[in-house]
Amino acid sequence: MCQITFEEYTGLMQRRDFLKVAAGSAAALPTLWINSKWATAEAAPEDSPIVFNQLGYLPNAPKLITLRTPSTKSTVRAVSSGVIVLQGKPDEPRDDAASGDRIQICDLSAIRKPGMYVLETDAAKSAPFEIGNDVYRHALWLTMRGYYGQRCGCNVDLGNGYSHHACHLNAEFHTTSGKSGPYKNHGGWHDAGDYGRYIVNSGISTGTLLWTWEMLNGAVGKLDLKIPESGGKVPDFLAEIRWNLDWMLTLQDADGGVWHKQTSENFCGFIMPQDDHLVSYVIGTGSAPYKSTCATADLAAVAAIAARCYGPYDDAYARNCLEAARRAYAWASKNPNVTFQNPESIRTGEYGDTDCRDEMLWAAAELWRTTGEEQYRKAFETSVSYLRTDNGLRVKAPSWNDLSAFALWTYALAHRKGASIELLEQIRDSSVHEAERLVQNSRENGYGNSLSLADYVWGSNGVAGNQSLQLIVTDRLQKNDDFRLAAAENLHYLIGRNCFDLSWVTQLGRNPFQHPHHRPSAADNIAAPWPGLLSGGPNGRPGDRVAASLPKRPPMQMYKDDQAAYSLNEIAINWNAPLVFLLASLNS
Ligand code: 9MR
Ligand code: 9MR
Ligand code: ZN
Repeated sequence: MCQITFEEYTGLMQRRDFLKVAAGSAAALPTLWINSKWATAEAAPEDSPIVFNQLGYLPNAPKLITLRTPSTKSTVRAVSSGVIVLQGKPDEPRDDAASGDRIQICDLSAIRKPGMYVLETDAAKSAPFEIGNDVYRHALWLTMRGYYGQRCGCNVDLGNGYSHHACHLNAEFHTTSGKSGPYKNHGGWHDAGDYGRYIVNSGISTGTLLWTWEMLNGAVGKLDLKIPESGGKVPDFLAEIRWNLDWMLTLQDADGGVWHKQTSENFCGFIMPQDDHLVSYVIGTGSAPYKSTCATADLAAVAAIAARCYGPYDDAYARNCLEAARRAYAWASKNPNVTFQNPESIRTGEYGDTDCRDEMLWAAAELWRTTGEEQYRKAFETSVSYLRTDNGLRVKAPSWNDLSAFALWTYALAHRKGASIELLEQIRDSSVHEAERLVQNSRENGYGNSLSLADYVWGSNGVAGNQSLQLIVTDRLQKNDDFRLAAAENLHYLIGRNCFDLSWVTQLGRNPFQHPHHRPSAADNIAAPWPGLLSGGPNGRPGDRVAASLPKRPPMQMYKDDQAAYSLNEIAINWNAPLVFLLASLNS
């Protein structure tokens, strides 16, 4: 029996609305819908009780599908011939703590032949799913191209009407920055659904993407992103990242310190970026030395990575990045405890991080990896002690306020002479221990994600992405197929194998979410949201009015596809980045 919850019902209604609007104007239809293998003129997608990755599966990969209504049998047919290719029994029903759902799992891994299939159970028939070698190729392109859509300070045109004019060119130093007057800078990515640009969040996002370039180059090296720089001497993937990096560099003061952010004093309304005429302020801490330690160390780390990545294409730029990284690191070493809090008059995102030891550690490690200089190695080896616990080192998936894992991994992945063998072993062993815990989580979860109950925070989908990154990096430290397979399970969760049968990436899959907290998507008069953007996802602690009005349920259920629900359904550059990394890994 298929019970439908209130949320599922409203979700359905919202999608029907969207189809109605879309039907009236061809331009409003996302290409994926027009070309979709599933779209039929009459049928709106419905929440199915049989959930799986809506993009499908690689031929040799595990294919675990979750049933949300009980069944005693499972039958898989090839769509084209109707021939039965697999017949079996789902696992015993079990209660899933994260969702509160009673679920069963069907293991369809035995099917390896590329093609389209459907699964039939006692009560339901699934939507078609694909097995193929290219099932994640478009997703990688779309999610990386999402950054072009987030660009500030230039004309943006993604096609299909998703465009805006140059925005936020009207910059000034805020009194809190220690300077005053106009400032001629532009660039960067809008952080999220708002138009702010924040160094701290840019740090992890840009760093993750540069790591993708270095570690998974085979998948991203030749991506044709169709951006203004396409065809130039710098590969598209690096050219897109440079748009943000260049802006980050403009927030570095002459003394090497980096201001925390550039935003208006208050959030603007739900308008297009070029219609936001609030002054874009360079904002500081409000008192000397005005720049913040976390922001400065983040820039040092990212610019040090950039020096490695851009060298082969633009030597002068790479050297400039390294110089900026050195100056930033020197400033942060002299000012190790300047934390940021929103000054009185400022109400935009805070990214207030009270502990900058991890950013400093990351900067030292990346600078050592780039230069091989003793001063940076020693700084790393001395400072790393704060991560020691009774059972080794603390290794936690990276987040905007904790970059310590990046620091540890870059020290290990540098493969440089002079590294402490003992430390390398500790990094490997502690990482493996933590990855094993994530694999265990993934096996226990009814929908296969690696999240613990406490991980359903603001941006939990980003946490899942970062745990995948963690699993993939750990596999590099000590090969283990289980790590990479658990990483892929998080993708399946994000693209449909969840209690909403929803793809949490705009315009991706059969049933993508429709109402991100994203100003351009709300203001552009196009029904479907801007493409390639990952929703923050379920959040056990309500952080907005919509979230607060939801009935209290297990944490995976604490989600609503509602534009006003910024603590559940905003998009953000730091959440897309590990998804790009994961997709690059799956396309390698
Ligand atoms: O749009 C803002 C979003 O980017 C932030 O994540 C969120 C929390 O800081 O705030 C959003 O802005 C809201 C503001 O905080 C309160 N008034 C309504 C704004 C838009 O919904
Ligand atoms: O991602 C941030 C999350 O970890 C915090 O809990 C939340 C509230 O402080 O802020 C999130 O970041 C938002 C930022 O402050 C403003 N731009 C939108 C970001 C995503 O919601
Ligand atoms: Zn802008």
